[in-house]
Amino acid sequence: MTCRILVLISGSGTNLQALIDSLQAHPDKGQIVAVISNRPQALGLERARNAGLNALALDNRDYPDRESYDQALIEQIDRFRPDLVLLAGFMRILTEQFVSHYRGFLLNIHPSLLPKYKGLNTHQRVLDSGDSEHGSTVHFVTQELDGGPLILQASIQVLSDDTPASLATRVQQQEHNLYPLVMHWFIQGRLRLVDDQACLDGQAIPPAGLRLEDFNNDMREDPYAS
Ligand code: NHR
Ligand code: GAR
Repeated sequence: MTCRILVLISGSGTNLQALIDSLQAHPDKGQIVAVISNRPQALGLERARNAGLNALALDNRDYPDRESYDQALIEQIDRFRPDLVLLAGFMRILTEQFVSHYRGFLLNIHPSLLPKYKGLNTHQRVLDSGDSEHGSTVHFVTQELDGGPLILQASIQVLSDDTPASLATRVQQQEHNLYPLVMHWFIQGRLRLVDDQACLDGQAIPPAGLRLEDFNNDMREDPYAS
């Protein structure tokens, strides 16, 4: 059975592109049934259309409050009956109603080594703190902003001449390996949220999450080779 995946974006959609590319060899395992952006001008919508995918804009500025926007978003999403909803650079905080509706099949990629730097402007904050390490995290989305159970992290070294832009570029390069791997785990039924605990192959994932460095071969090889 093919996993029906819906991706929410706001911007350039390079993570979306990595997901599209990694599904290309496995159309029978997973398909992106739609891409929805809260920003009509998002470049990611163009990427989706170029790949022949359903691409919709649902502009939050057309709704008076978060509740009514999220209700409209739920209605749009559910028309596509997704098995998995991925936030990929989606820049709107979601209501409790939305998050509980998709509990267990809603994932986010966040540009920091959570639990450090929840929220926005993570690259600047890393530089301000003088950290030597930075990275990105995929986690299950729960009510607590960027606070849901961690799944997988990838790290980069911070260099003395880094800027927020240069950090963003290197973090994104890591993300393009990170998010497809986690998506394939979910497609294969290996990744689940059990009570409040993320589990891979029936084993609890430690609270600090797993590290991409420990799984690097999994993406080079065919994830579906038996
Ligand atoms: N919603 C819930 N309930 N829980 C999470 O963990 C969420 C979420 C919605 C989005 C992504 C998150 C990130 O990875 C995410 C996680 C946007 C903001 C934000 O403050 C914060 C975190 C994230 C995404 N957004 C502003 C707002 O008022 C708008 C900013 C803008 O439009 O540029 O919604 O970083
Ligand atoms: C990614 O780096 C993602 O981690 C971050 O935005 C970028 C989106 O890039 N997400 C957030 O900051 C969520 N608040 P993309 O549109 O090219 O995939």
